[in-house]
Amino acid sequence: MTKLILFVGFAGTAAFASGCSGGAAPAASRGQGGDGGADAAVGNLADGGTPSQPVDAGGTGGSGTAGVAGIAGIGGSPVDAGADGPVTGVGGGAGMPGVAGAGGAIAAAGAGGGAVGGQGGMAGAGGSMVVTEPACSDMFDQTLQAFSIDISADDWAAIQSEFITAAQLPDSMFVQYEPAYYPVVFHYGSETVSDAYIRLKGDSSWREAAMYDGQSGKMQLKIAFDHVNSKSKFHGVDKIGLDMPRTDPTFMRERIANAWLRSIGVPAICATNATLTVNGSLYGVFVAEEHVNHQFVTEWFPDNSSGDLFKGGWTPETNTSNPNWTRLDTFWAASTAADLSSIVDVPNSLLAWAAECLLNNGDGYWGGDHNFYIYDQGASGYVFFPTDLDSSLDYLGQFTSDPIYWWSARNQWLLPIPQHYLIMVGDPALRAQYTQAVATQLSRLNVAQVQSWIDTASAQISDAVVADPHKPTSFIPGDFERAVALARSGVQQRADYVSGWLECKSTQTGPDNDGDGVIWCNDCRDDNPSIYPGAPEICGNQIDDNCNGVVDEGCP
Ligand SMILES: [Ca+2]
Ligand SMILES: [Ca+2]
Ligand SMILES: [Ca+2]
Repeated sequence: MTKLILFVGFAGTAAFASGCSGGAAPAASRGQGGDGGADAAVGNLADGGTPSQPVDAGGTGGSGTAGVAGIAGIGGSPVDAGADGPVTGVGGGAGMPGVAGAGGAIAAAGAGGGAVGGQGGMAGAGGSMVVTEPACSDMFDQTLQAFSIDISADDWAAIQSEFITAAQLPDSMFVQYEPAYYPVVFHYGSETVSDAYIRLKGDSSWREAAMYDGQSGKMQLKIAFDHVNSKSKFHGVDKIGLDMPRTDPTFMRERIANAWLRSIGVPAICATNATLTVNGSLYGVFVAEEHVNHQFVTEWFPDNSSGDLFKGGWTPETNTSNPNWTRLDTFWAASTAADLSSIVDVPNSLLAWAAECLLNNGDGYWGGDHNFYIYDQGASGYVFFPTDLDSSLDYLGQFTSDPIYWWSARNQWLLPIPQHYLIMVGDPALRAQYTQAVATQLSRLNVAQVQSWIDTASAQISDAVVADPHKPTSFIPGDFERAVALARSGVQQRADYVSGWLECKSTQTGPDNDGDGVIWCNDCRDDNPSIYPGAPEICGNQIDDNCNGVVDEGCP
């Protein structure tokens, strides 16, 4: 159930796209290269501008990558990219700030564009992210991997018993529970590891499988190559997670979501599908996952790999014996925008949340509250990044969660909205910056490419899914195909919805469906005229009347 989150370095440049091409804004940085890039809205314009050359924008900025082309500006008639905007054009909306890497200073104005030129962006404050995604072990190559283990009959009986009995522990004991390790012989192709171990893994997904499917429920496992010798690795890997909650009928959410995050520079694990064979019999289909450890941190933060990594914001995963608790206290004490900026890498964290928004994640810091990591980069602060994305893509089956008020589309949502996210929700400047981050990540979402990944994975695993003896007991023929089709179409639906939302945000025009004077993209509930930003908070009704993310605040 835990999942991750993430971020990037950043120094944006905003450009105004006008009548024609979106202005291209350069950005400089080291680490995560900056995507400068104007991003205006709508209009019937043709091309966005072309990416500019990286510039050295001061600071310690190095060679940022070229800016992302701006989206077409508003108004005007179609013209060739790069040409001046038509005189009759309405002028472009303000572009969204681009993203640059660490150390970027004020970026230069966007070049090109129409009548209105580019505008300088925000100063960089990012971390030292890598420019390109790190390589993955070949054990995570994007095929259906085949892992097999030999385990003694006694140990196999023991782990299956543990699967049921531990799942029945009270909550307070389950969260503290340390699964047992069992020795196995691991086979991969013609190779053998004779001193591997397995243990159970999972949180709510473990308990759900045991509760609903009993002994036929699918155990999720860790395969450890480093249990005997902490330095041992196999194909560069210390541990492999085998993840497959019964709530993912596509069998691939983690694989696809992580692949996209990695491709856009959000720290994320290597993942692919794999079958597990136990003592010669197919056990099931999983997503095989990289273990988040110091190696992962080193790959994603190569210039700053000694910081504290906390899972869920509390559990130290690096420097486990001596993390900086004082700084963590400061992180959790943050309640204002100024607090946030002083301890959090806001630009990169907003980019991580925005990426989750596009992935339709139902269980991260965006879209939930607990599946995330924070990594302390030092001066530039903690950066969020997501984990455990198996509640993304087709999860919940609807794609119209408001990018800011994500809980708007969920009935009776009562869990607290995460603290640092709430600071953004309540601060106009941060909301605008986050909106810009959403636009940036949308510009990085190649729908056809992600759909092609889904098609590829589906073809690779469909036979194995049919043969899988540990599918949920409720699974019926066609569930897999329907879920995959929904995930596939959902990538487009989500992009379309967010695109429309950004257009509404940019133009500040759109329907006000409940007639409360607040257009849909500004309203957390556009189906209820008594709920809107700025509405009186009515005490005791268990409703967030004023759209600040808090129910009945300030009430006796
Ligand atoms: Ca409204
Ligand atoms: Ca409220
Ligand atoms: Ca209320």
